Amino acid sequence: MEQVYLLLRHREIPNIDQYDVYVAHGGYEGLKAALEKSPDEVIDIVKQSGLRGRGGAGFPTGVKWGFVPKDVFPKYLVCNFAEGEPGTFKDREIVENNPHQLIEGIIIAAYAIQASTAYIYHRGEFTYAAAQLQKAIADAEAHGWLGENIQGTGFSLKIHLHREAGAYICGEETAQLNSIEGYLGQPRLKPPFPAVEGLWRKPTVINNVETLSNLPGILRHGADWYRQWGTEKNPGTRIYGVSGHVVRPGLYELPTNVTARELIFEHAGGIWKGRGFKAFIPGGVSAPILTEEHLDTPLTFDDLAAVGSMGGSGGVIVIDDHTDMAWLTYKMVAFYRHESCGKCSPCREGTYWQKMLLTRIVSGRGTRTDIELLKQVSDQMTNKCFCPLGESSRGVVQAVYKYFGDEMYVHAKDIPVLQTEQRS
Ligand code: L3W
Repeated sequence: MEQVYLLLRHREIPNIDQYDVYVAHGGYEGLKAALEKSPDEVIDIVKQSGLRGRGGAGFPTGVKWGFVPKDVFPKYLVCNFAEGEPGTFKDREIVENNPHQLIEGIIIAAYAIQASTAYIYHRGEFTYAAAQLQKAIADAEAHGWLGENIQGTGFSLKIHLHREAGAYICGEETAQLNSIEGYLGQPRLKPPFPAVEGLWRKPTVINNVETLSNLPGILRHGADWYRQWGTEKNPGTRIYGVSGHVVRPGLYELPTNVTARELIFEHAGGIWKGRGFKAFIPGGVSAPILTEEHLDTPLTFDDLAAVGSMGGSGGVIVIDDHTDMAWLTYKMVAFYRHESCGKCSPCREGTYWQKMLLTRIVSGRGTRTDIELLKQVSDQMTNKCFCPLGESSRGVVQAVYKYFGDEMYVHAKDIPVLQTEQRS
């Protein structure tokens, strides 16, 4: 499959980050088309397009918008730009190089749900992206696409840039809402879902950067146009990020149903240093690891779910045959341990134990009991964590045990089980 630049248009059109260049290439045409329709008609087009959320869960965007109650005001739109999933770096490229595409998408979404305030929840470290967005917002305001009574339609919208401080948990939608409200970034119980009760307990839609960036094209060209790529249930393109042990790491925009084999071996040039392939993580580090037998799996949300993993953020991490799986597991778990917000004990304590045991295992001090206990702790966390962070930490460990369990035992110090009770 060839790359298709629906979202990465800046690779073909120089300076599309500038307002005039963006407009010369069809910019704000999608919004214009949206404003000529009723909000419900816009929601219907997005439903028909089959667009699914690109932040991780793949939830149908138009369906999510449809949950917003019509008679409660104010309503809010939040653009999730807290990009922090290891192996994920797509939203940053979109925003830095084509900020108007996102701004246009935000205005379309806000119009569809009739939100008069939007927040871009922005990863704080992305300084250049923030400058690009500020400039794009100012240009859009100056040309009447933002502010009061947009293009004489009576619809008004203000976009606020909310720069955060780099906590991974604030990418989880309800923790993000708490953070915007000024509280500690910890998740809230769902339901109620944010679409019904979100910011300040008012209806709030949270969509990822890549999701929103698809809207200008869909509104400009129509749902059928968008459906020419991908599959019936997973239409369109995705920006797949390839990192790890490949010859050409980077971002590749491809129809959603490209296979892992094609992405890794054709687009990304195969395994580096002439080494062999061992495994891949298909959707950001939170997606359970897969192996050679899954290389011909299309990378859609549904195909990956069918093999026990997930599409997640589209960040594909490739692992070569020189990699020690216990070390890899340690690196992943250390991340979750560091980022656990501490709200619920299964995650707070579970990730502590996972990391502590893996530290012993990879440093050569682990026993067979430690290796078994790591599996037990992870199993005990299952379906008990408050949000996907803890569930991901146990999921990545369980997947390593499923496919590479024997390898963990290579690290075991061969000492009698009883002595392990005397842990320091
Ligand atoms: C109203 C209902 N709304 C569901 C909404 C819900 C949310 C969306 C999906 O996790 C995954 C996670 C990370 N009424 C609803 C409803 N909704 N039922 O639909 O909800 P959910 O709960 O399935 O997923 P989630 O909690 O949003 C997202 C994974 O993504 N992830 C993270 C990626 C990070 C990036 C990045 O850094 N750029 O994308 C990676 O894999 O682990 O599993 O809006 O409210 N009945």
